[in-house]
Amino acid sequence: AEAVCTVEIGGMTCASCVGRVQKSLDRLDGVAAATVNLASETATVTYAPGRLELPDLVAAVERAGYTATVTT
Ligand code: 9UX
Repeated sequence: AEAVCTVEIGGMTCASCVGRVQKSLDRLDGVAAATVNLASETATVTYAPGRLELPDLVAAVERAGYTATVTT
């Protein structure tokens, strides 16, 4: 089964930032889809619980140099 979460991303100021966050999420095993939005400073992530837990997702964004807070 898949779940969808919304993550507030902090620190994105340009399109390249969006690309970095996008790549960091797409690379994760267990992420089926990720959409990163600069204007709303959010990412919507479809993932497989059990293969990927939310702290792993947050850690990946932080490794890319941004902040992440799961809101849903
Ligand atoms: Mo351009 Mo976004 O240096 O950090 S990638 S502002």
